[in-house]
Amino acid sequence: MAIPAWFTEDRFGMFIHWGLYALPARHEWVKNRERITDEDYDRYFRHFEPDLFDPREWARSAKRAGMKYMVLTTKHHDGFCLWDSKLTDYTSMNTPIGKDLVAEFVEAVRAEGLRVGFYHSLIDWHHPDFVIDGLHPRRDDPPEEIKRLNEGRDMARYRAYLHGQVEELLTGYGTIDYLFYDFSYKDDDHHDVWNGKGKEEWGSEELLALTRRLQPEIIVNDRLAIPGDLVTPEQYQPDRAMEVDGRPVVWEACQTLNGSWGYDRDNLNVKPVDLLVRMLVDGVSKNGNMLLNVGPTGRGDFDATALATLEGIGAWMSRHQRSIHDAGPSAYRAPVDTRYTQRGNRLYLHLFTWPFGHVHLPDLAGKVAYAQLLHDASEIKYREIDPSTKAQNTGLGGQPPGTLTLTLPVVRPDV
Ligand code: JFZ
Repeated sequence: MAIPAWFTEDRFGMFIHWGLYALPARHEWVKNRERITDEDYDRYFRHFEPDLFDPREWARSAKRAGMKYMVLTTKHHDGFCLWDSKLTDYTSMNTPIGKDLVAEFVEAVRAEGLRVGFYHSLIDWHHPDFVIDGLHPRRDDPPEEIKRLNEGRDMARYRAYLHGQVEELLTGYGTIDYLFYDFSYKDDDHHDVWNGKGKEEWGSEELLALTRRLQPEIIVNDRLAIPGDLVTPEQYQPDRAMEVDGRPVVWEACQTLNGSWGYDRDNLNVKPVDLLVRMLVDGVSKNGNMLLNVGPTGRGDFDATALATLEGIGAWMSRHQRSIHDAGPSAYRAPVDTRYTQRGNRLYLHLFTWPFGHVHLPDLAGKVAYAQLLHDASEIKYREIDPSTKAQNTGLGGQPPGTLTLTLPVVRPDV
């Protein structure tokens, strides 16, 4: 299916996981992981007052990092809503901050010229009709106990709530470019209460139709347990351009800075800037996007580590974004430890390790009009072995005919 071109041109977006879990500051699944009761979790609702919330600043940080779209959690699995929903009291309006945070986010992101996306959780650990299963915070209870807890719960009513909230989000906030639903988890090896939830529970066909009716240009992900517009590998890089049933598909890898999506104060396993850049390049070389996550703090700003990381990526992007934006894979075969991205007739060679003065590029002899380093436009000299040369006469360390050999500075330029 053809999707709006902006998505595969933009290549790089910011994911934002933000909600009550920013206060415990130890992963967005904290309610589940620590079996926190509604009553205990309520303390975060009562103390949610992000006084430093400034979505223009978020959007400027994203822009400086070279990101072109932003996706905010309107509601995560804990059920807390960041907008003025008329269908529940469990919203930011009723916390000390008392604001429609989605409204301010959308306006700020648009004002900075970025595309707007929503993440919306299908799972809801707070709604009284959401049938409790193995992923619920009470997942350790025996099945009989879960059955008892589920008495009176009615997924049909939850479905109406889910669809009603999506309708609010897709009618009250102007054009929404992207919707990331999350997630389905049917396990056919288990039954009854442990069997998870999928397209019947969510009413996925109707929900997708509603989504497209309200926002005809919107891009929808693949986690409704029915096909969407793209696939969303999570925290892993595919080894090649992704396919479904043998056909190429649009894909986007969502990635964390430190393994947690929500703000995780004591987690210092932060990916270095050069790794994140390589992940982005790797994705584009395989025709994919990267959605890189930031978990803002309970005060509503980005922590120092996130900011420094974004600045670092931005420093690289300021000189290399031409190889990312509007770029995609190349049909040429890249040598070991390198990636190609291509934009029109410009071929970009990304060197993940710096070679010993030379790099040999198969099949490029006769194809290149000019070569330069991207960061400073300085010329790169090269030699070519005519493809018609007899293999044993090629010289240049035994490279095969058709090889183009670049002569690089011996020491990697510091960029
Ligand atoms: C989900 C959420 O549970 C998580 O908190 C975060 O929001 C992330 C972006 O999405 O996590 C998932 C969802 C699906 C899979 C793995 C983690 N999956 O299909 O493998």
